[in-house]
Amino acid sequence: MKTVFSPLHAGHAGTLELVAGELAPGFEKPSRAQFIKARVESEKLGPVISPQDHDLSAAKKVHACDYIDFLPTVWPQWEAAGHTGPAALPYVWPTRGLRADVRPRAIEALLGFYSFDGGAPFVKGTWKAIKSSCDVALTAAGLVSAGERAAFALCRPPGHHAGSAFMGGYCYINNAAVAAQWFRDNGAARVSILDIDYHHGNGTQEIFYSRADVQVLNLHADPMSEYPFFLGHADEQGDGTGEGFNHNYPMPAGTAWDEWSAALDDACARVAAYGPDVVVVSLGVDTFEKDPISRFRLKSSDYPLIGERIARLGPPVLFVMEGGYAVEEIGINAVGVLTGFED
Ligand code: SP5
Ligand code: ZN
Repeated sequence: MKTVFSPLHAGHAGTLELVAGELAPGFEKPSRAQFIKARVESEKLGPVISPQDHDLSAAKKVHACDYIDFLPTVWPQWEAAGHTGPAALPYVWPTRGLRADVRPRAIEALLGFYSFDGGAPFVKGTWKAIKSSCDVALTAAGLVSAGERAAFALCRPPGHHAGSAFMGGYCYINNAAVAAQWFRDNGAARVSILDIDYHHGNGTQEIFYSRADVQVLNLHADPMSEYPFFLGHADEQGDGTGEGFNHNYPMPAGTAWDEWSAALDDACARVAAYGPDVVVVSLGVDTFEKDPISRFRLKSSDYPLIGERIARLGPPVLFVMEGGYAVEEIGINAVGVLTGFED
């Protein structure tokens, strides 16, 4: 299968995040993508190609226009405001009791207005990386639409925590959601998104929650005790015409292959019953036993089995890279899913 990759991800570097009360180097770092690309090459998965440049209209079909137009202005506004910190980060959010309808002028306030946590820092190269990541997803979607059985969008930064008008959790543009919408606008009647990242894909759920034309299935750590906490619970099943088209599989800390794969089987049965024209897999490998921020126990030998099960579904598949922070093994695990799919 072909991989789409852009070197522009590397400009999104030197980020910081709050970890246990201290600002620490970001877990979501450039070496993640480099290790995956190296493994794609050493396993001879197939050609690695560059993305085509797309305008922002596809992104604006799932995100608010004002949100997308804000993203390229963040770093210039941060610098113009005279802030000298190494990364632009919010520190105030319009939560209950405040005016969420007010859009202040100050950049530090706008960052909070357009985010749900402090996990989406900006540095000088962040916008170009965000844009390239979205281009990677759209280019790989184009390959699948043109008849490829599968394609791998080696996206960085990831996307599944980004909602219609907010960033967070290392995510800015929801690459999988943009691709799913692009499939809908290019001949697919129904699309399934299967999100296997350790964390609940709250952005993807929010974007499609009231829709029946995009089914969303999420396997993740129980948000009662794991990020993103405030979405991803089992009773969230969709709204209005979307009712029954969102399904969450929250699982406890310590979950290993037996329990995890039972949830995958159930999700796959729901995909088969839905009968999509294409499946978008939000491919996070932070379910790995040695992941530094996660508490599932999947082993490297489990990942090819995931790919095998997804291949048995039948429809063409777009794999979109999401999380995974054990950088030494991230390539082995992510590419393991893809080789398992192909074998
Ligand atoms: C795409 C994706 O996987 N985003 C994940 C965002 C997670 N943000 C919260 C991280 C909390 C880190 N806690 C550190 C515990 C270290 N033992
Ligand atoms: Zn994750």
